[in-house]
Amino acid sequence: MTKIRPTTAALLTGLTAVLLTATAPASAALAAPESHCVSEAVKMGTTSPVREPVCFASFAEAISYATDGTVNLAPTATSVTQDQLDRGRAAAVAKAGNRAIAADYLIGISYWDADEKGASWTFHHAAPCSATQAYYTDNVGPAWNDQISSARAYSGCRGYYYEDHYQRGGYITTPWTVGGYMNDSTTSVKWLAL
Ligand SMILES: [Ca+2]
Repeated sequence: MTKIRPTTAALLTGLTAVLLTATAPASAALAAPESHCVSEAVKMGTTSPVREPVCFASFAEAISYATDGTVNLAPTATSVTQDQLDRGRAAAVAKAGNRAIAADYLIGISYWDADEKGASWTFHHAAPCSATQAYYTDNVGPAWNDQISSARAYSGCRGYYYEDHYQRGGYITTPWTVGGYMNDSTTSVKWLAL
């Protein structure tokens, strides 16, 4: 199923333009530019529209943005661990003393290539996953449809990557390192508490 809703298509037009260049042959002397985009996750049970992603040239910049500056990775990093997120948050909490910190949690990251490589799309939210807090996207949009090859989830979440929109059809769950039977097949996603 590759049906795309027009509203989502319109929202992601900018992202499409960026990602088209990311599919250029890798044989060129210069590496093809990759896009590392960030979106606020949409809470399940709400119908708020997917917001326009904010995109960066590097994965490290995307993660810093998504975590409100609490997690700063090496410029060449392509992935992040829960431990790195926890340490970044703990340092920010310690630095803030008695003041509360306003740093979002990572919900999940989708990757264009296997082994957490290639273009990335990171989702964050003010609250981690719990019995009353889950997230979803009914359609990943034209740029990412049937492209995701690996994914990881964080903050008490497990990602479910479905072949059809509205979380239907076959699916694979995180941690998802190698494409396998769902390689380049995802159209919708949900994140539930572990
Ligand atoms: Ca892929």
